[in-house]
Amino acid sequence: MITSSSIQSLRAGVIGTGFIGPVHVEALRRLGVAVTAICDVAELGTKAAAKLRIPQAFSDYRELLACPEVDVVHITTPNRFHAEMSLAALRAGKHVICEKPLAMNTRETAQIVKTVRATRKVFAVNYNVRFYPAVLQLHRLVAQGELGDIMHVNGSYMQDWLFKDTDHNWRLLPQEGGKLRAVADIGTHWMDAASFILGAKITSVFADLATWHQQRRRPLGEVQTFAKADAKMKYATYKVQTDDFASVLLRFGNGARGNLGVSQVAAGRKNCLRIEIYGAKKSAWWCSEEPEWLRFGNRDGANETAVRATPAFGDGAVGFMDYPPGHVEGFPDTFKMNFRAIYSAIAGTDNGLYATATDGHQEVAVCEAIIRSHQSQSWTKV
Ligand code: SOE
Repeated sequence: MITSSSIQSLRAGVIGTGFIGPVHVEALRRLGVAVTAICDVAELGTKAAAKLRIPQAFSDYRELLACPEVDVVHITTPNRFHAEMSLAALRAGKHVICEKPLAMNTRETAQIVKTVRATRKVFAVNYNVRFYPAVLQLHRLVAQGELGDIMHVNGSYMQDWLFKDTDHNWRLLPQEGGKLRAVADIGTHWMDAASFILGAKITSVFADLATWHQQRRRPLGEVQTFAKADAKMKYATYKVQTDDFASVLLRFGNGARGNLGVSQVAAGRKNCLRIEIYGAKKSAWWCSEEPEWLRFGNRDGANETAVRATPAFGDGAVGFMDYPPGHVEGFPDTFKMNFRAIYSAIAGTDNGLYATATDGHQEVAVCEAIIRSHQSQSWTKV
């Protein structure tokens, strides 16, 4: 039995201080895990340490890896650093939680999988969407056969923070984030969640990718994820090589079919993941913008709405919810619950719910198949 005190004896170090690094720090502290070190280039690490009250700051990640007060390393940097840092952290004897996508290509992700096996450390990829209580419950319902055999899955992940041609971030640059952008950044959250719920991998894809802003204007200087444009900014124009939008048809290993829409230029959709599971007995629908409600669709009887943490919702998320119904658990809570699962695994009890290096490798393999499919305009095996 894992107690809070067994995970609270573990100490975390975070590499990367952009949008998501501080989200990790906050979630860890809500679990009572001490964040002992932080790292970022130049003075960014020291600044973040002062702001977040973290005792040690480094500008070179290797110093953080050498730090004996760090047991678990969180990698929250741009994607191009994920493989190098993951491998170095494992070799330094640390457990690792790496942001998604796991790395730039499957050559890198395969090496990470191999090194995880050799070092026998806990390695997780931060597919936090799995830890919305409704997603955990859908996973449970499908495993128990409550929806019947799954015929098809439908959904989307829509955002608007890159809607304008002046919206900029490192994710737009293939050398920083990889060849795919919207699909890798948010589409893989949906695909990981769908595979997790179905208990089946994506085996082939048919994809259509599009870039609405063929050219964007890049503010001179670095821009934080989700930051608003500033009227005084100066811009440089550049050609965009990554996807704003994608439609993907999917086939899963259990025979289910799927279709997914992804966009980062969808005005008004701030961070909206929608998934609908159609089974032979009944359907279930969920949307991250209304995280407390799970809907069920019936052919004959009335449709149902189950509120989180009530008996109608079911107990698939027990242990990964802390608040009573009506006290909304959302995005920041998914980090807390994912880390609860991962730190429990480090402390000796693995419930098999979090995304492993193998799951991260699979998502990058799906991304590569999506690129090949878009280029050949044909069904492509993962
Ligand atoms: C930006 O698109 C982003 O921060 C993603 O990188 C996260 O994974 C997602 O959870 C929210 O949006």
